[in-house]
Amino acid sequence: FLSHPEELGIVAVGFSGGQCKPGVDAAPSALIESGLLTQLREELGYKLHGDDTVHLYTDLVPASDPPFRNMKNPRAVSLVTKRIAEQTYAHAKEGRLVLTLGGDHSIAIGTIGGTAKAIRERLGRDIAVIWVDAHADINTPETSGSGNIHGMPVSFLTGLAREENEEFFGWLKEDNLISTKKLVYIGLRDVDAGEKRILREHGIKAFSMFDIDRHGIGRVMEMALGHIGNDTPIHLSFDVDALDPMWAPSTGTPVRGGLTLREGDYICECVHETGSLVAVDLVEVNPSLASPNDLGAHETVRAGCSIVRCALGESLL
Ligand code: B3U
Ligand code: MN
Ligand code: MN
Repeated sequence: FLSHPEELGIVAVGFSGGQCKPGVDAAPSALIESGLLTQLREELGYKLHGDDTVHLYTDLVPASDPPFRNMKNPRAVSLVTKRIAEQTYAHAKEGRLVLTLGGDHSIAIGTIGGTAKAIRERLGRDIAVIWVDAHADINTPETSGSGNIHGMPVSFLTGLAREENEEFFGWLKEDNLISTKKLVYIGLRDVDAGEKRILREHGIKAFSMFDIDRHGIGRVMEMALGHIGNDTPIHLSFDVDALDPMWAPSTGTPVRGGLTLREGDYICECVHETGSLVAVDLVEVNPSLASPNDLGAHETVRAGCSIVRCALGESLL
């Protein structure tokens, strides 16, 4: 599905407005400083495209941004994700594999919105999304208890939440959306009651930690990829909180009982092996959420780098 499989479009997003804890905005710099892009270039042989800046989008964040339909920072998140969609769209339209380093998970409204549109225009195909996360992030503004938009991206991307007003995600058009049938979750263990109802009503495929314990990660990946079907372009959106806090403690909402780092890497290796990957997001690394003197932030950044390298083919012999 890529005209230039050896070319990577990099989008570094230092944005944290989809939730309330500062610090996720520092993740792209931390990942890059720990050597991620150099490894992708020198060890995996990718040619990197991008503007070599970590975007903070401060020019887009309005001075006053009161809640709308219960959403916090709605104008900022809408404007920033619209800009991100333009960035991922431009790379995907060129036939490059797109790598986005977040940022909180609200940014997936932009990353997936942009790739979905580009792949439709370039190949006439719908993308599938593999959402690896402790959370389902499928609240609508009305079901959300927190009002944090990082808990809502999937509802906007699937059209379950809609808003006409351009200022509040009305810029998302049919072209940017994905089907609930082409969405698969892996790693869920903290899903709100309203979200469970949405998953059930729409028959959305989800593999929770319970399923991983029951079947093992090998079988779960067979079933997940089987659901998507061969020969479908895949966007992988990886929330680092899918990993157990033992491997990734520095994240806004850690939930115990998660994936081992090896299971996380394996998910990415399987997705890479399909040859159908068109975009990857790594989100919710928050280097500031660690106690002083502990290695939590360093370990989380290292885990994030490993996840990205595995998705991009590091494990191939
Ligand atoms: N479901 C809750 C909690 C949450 C979602 N995503 C994260 N936390 N990281 C909510 O706020 O919607
Ligand atoms: Mn998430
Ligand atoms: Mn999460």
